[in-house]
Amino acid sequence: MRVGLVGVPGSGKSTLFRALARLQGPASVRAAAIHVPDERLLRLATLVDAKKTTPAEIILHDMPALSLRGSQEAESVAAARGVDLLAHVVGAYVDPGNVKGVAAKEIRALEEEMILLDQGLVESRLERVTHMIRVGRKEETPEMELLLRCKSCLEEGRSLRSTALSEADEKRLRGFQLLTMKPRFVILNVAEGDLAGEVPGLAELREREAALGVEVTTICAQLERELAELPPEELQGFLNEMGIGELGRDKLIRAAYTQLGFVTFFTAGRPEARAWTVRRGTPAVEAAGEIHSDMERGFIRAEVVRYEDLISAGSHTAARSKGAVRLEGRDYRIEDGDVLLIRFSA
Ligand SMILES: Nc1nc2c(ncn2[C@@H]2O[C@H](COP(=O)(O)OP(=O)(O)OP(=O)(O)O)[C@@H](O)[C@H]2O)c(=O)[nH]1
Ligand SMILES: [Mg+2]
Repeated sequence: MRVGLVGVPGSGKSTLFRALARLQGPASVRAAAIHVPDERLLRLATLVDAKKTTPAEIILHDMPALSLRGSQEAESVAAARGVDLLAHVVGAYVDPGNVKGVAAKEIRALEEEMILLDQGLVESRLERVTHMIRVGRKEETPEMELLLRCKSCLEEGRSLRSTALSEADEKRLRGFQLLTMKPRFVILNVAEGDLAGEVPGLAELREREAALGVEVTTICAQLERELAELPPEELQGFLNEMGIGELGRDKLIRAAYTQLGFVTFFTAGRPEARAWTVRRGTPAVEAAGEIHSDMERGFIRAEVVRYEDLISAGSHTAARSKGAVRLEGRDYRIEDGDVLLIRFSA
């Protein structure tokens, strides 16, 4: 899953990016993998005595500010279109008293910017499709109708997220990478002292954004950098002392999974225990394809056991004899915490 940090210059995107990616080197690195910590994976690895443990990953992109004009605009827009989820970083570390006013305005401004960019894209596509229909390609008519609906939604100043689209419509639009269709959430970059307490205006901001399906979470980019350098055994004590429940990294990961509707499944064998990420409801055959394209092509069935059942049984064999391992077909929908063994013919 690709998550892009967007926001105005100086909001703290690069500071946060470098902290989360644990980067020390040159500032030219703009994308990095973040491992998703998962206790369950570690327990599974121990259970099967795995040689190698591979966590799930989020690819985080530090993106150029979207509102930049001129030469960098095309690059920044293309970067934003390429991610699955937009994390809007809003700087509130200098003046926390301004959350209600400035932060809310900044969030709206980015939304409006994205609406305009989508409008441009929809209109040029619409021109092409209208031309194709004029020269006899009648089969393009449904796309034209869909684009017209998008156009009027955007013209009303609403994001495409706010219109009800059928699964088929969504599929049809997917290739266009429309910005206002992408899930997004807000990271309020607050001062260290505001992390534990309640920032004035935050509750109202949260409420307003929640109505649009946007989650607001607080992080202190600067502190996150310092915490990233602590030895892991000292970290929890430090967080407790400061009155912060968890790292910004963990907040971001949780928000990303929730916004995208992603779940984790596992494969656990002697050579490797590994965590995988798919959209909730993904059919088993597609999940198999995440592991290897041969498994998707030659899919026979999936042996599925719940993580908890496997742990309490103590081994795959014991789980099987307890009847906790189910045989599922290609259409079985993956749940969070499933441990899969794919049977396939090569
Ligand atoms: N005190 C404090 N300063 C911060 C914090 N986050 C960022 N800064 C400072 O703000 C300045 C800009 O931060 P960046 O992370 O470079 O901002 P950016 O969003 O990447 O900016 P652009 O790349 O120009 O779009 C830097 O000098 C940071 O040290 C924070 O949480 N607290
Ligand atoms: Mg930057």
